[in-house]
Amino acid sequence: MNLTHTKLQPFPHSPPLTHPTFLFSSRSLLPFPRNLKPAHVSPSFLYKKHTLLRYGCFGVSRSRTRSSISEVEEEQKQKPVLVKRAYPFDEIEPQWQRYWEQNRTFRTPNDVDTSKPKFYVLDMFPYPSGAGLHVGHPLGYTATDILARFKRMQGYNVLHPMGWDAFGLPAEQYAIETGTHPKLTTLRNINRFRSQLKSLGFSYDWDREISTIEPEYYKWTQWIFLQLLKRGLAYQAEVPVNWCPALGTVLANEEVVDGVSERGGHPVIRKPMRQWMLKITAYADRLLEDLDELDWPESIKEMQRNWIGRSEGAEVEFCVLDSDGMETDMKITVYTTRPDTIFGATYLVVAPEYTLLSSIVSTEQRESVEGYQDIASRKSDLERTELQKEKTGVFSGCYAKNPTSGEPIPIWVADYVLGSYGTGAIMAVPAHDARDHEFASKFNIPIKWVVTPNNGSCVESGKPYSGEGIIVNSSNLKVGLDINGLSSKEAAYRVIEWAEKVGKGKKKVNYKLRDWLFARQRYWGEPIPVIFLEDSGESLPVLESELPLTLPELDDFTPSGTGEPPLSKAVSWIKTIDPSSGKPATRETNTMPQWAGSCWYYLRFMDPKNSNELVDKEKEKYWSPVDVYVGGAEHAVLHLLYSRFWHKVLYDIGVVSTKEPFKCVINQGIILGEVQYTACKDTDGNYISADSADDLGEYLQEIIPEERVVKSGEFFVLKDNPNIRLIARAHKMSKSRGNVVNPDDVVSEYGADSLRLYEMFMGPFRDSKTWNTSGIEGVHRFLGRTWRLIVGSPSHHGAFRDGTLVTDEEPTTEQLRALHKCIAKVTEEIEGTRFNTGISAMMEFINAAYKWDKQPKAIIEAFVLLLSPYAPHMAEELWSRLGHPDSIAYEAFPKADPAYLKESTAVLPVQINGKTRGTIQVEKGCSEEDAFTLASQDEKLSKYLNGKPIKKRIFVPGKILNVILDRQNVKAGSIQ
Ligand code: ANZ
Repeated sequence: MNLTHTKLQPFPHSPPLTHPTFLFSSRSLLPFPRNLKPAHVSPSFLYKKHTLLRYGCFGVSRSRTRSSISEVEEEQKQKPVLVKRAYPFDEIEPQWQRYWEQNRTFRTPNDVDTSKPKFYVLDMFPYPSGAGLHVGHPLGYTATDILARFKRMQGYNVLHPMGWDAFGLPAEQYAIETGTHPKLTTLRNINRFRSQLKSLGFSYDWDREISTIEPEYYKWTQWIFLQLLKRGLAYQAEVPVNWCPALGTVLANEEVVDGVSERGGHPVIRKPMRQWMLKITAYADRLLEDLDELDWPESIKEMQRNWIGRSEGAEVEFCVLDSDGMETDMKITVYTTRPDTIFGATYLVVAPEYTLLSSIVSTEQRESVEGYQDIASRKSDLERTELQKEKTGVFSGCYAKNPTSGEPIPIWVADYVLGSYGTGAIMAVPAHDARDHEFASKFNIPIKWVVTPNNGSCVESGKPYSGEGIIVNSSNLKVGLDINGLSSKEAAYRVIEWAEKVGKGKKKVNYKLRDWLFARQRYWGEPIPVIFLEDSGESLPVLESELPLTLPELDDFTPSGTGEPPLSKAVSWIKTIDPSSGKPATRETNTMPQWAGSCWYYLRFMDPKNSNELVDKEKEKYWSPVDVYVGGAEHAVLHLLYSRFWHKVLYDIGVVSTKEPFKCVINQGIILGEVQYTACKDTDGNYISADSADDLGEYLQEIIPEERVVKSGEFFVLKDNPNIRLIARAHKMSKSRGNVVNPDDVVSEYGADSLRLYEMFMGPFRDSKTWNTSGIEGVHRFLGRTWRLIVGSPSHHGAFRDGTLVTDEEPTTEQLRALHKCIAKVTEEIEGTRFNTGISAMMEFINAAYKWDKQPKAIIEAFVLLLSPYAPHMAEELWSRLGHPDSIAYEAFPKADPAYLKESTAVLPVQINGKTRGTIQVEKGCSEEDAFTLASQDEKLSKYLNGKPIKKRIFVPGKILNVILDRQNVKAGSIQ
């Protein structure tokens, strides 16, 4: 994954950096920090308590975990397989999949009837990794499939496509290691993904399948690049990248760990290189403003706002002084969001990469400054700006003048200031900024208080006060500025006004958002359609008519060693002629980052085969925007931001008709692996309860198989020793942990419908959930019960019957009520994407139906329709057995009749002689006679009523039945 551009973001607010393609990459899910080196004592592991506390988890070495897990797995493998197929899913499912394929059931025709409403439901398309599908993929895909099927049945034209985000680093790395061409690996992986998806019965329109690696597709990715170039939104710049001299290559961020290359552990430095940049910053305001209109999770919108990071402040000039303290021509411009604190600026800091630094630095300090620059070049921006990191820095040997106080202040070089943000220089106000305070305290720089809290309380010495307040110590009549007594806001305004007047500064809006680094020194990506004239070096766009500019074939994908991308080896491809001047030229050898293809694929699905246009205008107008876009929260920032940016550019040039691409975005939760139980042991090997383990300095751990565990109240304990509490923890699924569940295995054991249903039933769609195999057995049993209810049980020989058991009787009111309650609930829950509770409603219905003698066709048919978006194979099979020759996919989804939704029964309190003795369940509107009969039959009430003479009955319909006994006769009766 190439994420080099993310380094340019100065203060990423913990954005998830995983790319769509790495959704489930084992690498991005590394379970433990690399430096965790537990001593281990077989068969348990020994840890230092502080290590456990520090990582908030009970770390285990990866190799150890693997072996322990495989021991458990081995044991489990030896257990007999208890599952018996509850219905013939293994026959039904492939048969219906074939039917859908042969009949192109889910094809969305090119010429849909546009008078009908549309519904475009899209999954974040996957990177076809070598590992195949993970159970996390079908979570989102089942949800979108349910929505697609539901909307089709409601009469919408549905667009539900699938494709492949197929350029990317793993295939290239595999090519370097094995010599296999990335295209071969990628196509193989795509075939596997496609057949896995088909085996899950997703209703994609496979006729619209696209792949970002196909020239017919990337022709348009390149075309968009040319439009950006034409509008000055693509440009070249010298930008620092991760350069590994030993490997002779530029590395992506995730290939660099703690300053060294992940492969081989070689030092990595930051080195400026010529790069293509996209000017996303030109769209910063629109990307921010338009967020408000979107029906997206608030958390994603907030992450996008933070990433864009708009702040208002000022740029102020500080004049550099010479060694005699006289003003020079040199100025350092700082960016500050707190101009109100300017009198408290007791030093300046410039970033180690600050361009003017070498002309400021004094001769005596030159060596230490250069040494410092060298060390800083090896750190990532994230490492540099981490708040907890001890501040480092060196004095430049030079001073500047604070323009307000007139005092000389030292200029320092420190890496907590980034060259890429603001102006790369700050005025440091240690009394009011935590980082400056820490730095000034460490290097004995004066700290001057200039803001007091509004309540007038004194500032606690020893700590910075970073809030706003009332300004003090801030007046210099010589320069004509007095802000004492003003509020921070007023003071900031006055300082800016003053600076503008005296020509020392101006108001400034800044963004954390950086321009997007768009070039990669890789083979497996879209070629950038640019040529360079050999004589002048001038860059020129490839003519649109020459697109696609196809990737040349290469046998050797290894980096060149000079920093030149692998494409520089395609000598004959590189050499070209500029068609307009006839001059010799060379092609750009950088390729596009993987984000490129995924930036606009949703548009191509609307018109995938169009060779004249990116998308036909009418089609775009009809299908835009995507109504529901589902994927992992890890794409909350970059992918969504980049696509929004491109979309806005396409909007500006009239290619698309909407300002935003995705109306509603939903993030599915993560599926964690099965819960793992761990027991703690003291160093003699005796079990100790997990709650007391922390009291021991060191202890051992042992993974306990589930059959030795039992739940006791809130906790899990050892079955044979309930005093020993265990640690129960679910981990992310990862290869290294050995807890990855393969959907193929689930499909072959329980069927695709069970997997679909289980993934939806695990919990609320947006929440994280833990995998639990017995949960699948539960939904599988439900499907089996449904099958048996409608089709009947298998014969003695285990053969499943043909046909169904349904009858032609008119449904009873009770049956209609149960059905319509289920219809209402399932509809409401699909619309609210609460798929799990929709399943509960169907389970309740089946439970109720088991109590009926007969299963009327009208009722069962409607239920099968309800079931079909969730378990489409079974539904198709039942539908066909119910006598329908066509697929269920376009049948009308049942509508709930409100008449059957009203509660039909009520609870009626029954009094005997004015005292409440119990209640009875009565039909609404029941008569006095019926209520009395029910009361006499009630177990509790009958003893008060049976055989007793009754004086009178008072009946208030729906409210109460009061029976007054004839006391005299009772007594007489009792004497007799
Ligand atoms: C003086 C000051 C006084 C500041 C104070 C803050 C508090 P945001 O809001 O994130 O935009 N800054 C400016 N450029 C920087 C850089 N390249 N690297 C690191 N820090 C930088 O932050 C703006 C504030 O971050 C600026 O306001 C500056 O410190 C610092 F009481 O200036 B301030």
